[in-house]
Amino acid sequence: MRPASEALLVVDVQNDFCPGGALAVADGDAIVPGINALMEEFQVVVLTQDWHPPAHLSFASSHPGRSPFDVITADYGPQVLWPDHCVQNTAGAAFHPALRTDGQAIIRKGFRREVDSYSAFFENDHETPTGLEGYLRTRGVEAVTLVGLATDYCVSYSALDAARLGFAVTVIERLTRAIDLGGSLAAARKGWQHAGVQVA
Ligand code: VGL
Ligand code: ZN
Repeated sequence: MRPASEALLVVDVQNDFCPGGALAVADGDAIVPGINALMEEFQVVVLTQDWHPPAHLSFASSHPGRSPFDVITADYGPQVLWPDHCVQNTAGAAFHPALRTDGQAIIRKGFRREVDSYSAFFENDHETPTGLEGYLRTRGVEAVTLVGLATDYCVSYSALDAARLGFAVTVIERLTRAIDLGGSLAAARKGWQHAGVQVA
């Protein structure tokens, strides 16, 4: 068993990011058994859920004339447009049915219509907190291990924010899967190296 100062963060293992889902990541469901097994090792387990209202700003369908994977300029900077996904209380937003969900906290993100949130710590404006930092600190967590979907978006943004906040950070890459849009996976790996994120 890992010490109570180490947390496992299970990022967005939801139906819409798995094969058959609205924003399916290739092989996204293949990581579920490995994540379930890893949860047994940690005393602190937090899951995240992408949790968008209908007509969210990150949906291409909210921008007439735009297509999924176009990039727009939001108030806070560039924003990729996605197919509608992880709409609150839909089957697509539910955790993969085989995922163990008996962690102690579930952080939902991306619930404000006008701001997307890749990171589990801050929304895409890089300043609005989700509350996860406080949760981890008040439980005495100093190190965070990340797994889940997608490697190059929500896992990577979460890892970089965790490192910036002073946590020791490890990404277990074999328990992640990537969207890999326009070199985003290579960019993510480069960012981790810079930030001192360990890759296991
Ligand atoms: C994600 C794109 C849009 C993710 C969430 O979980 O990586 N990617 N929303
Ligand atoms: Zn999303």
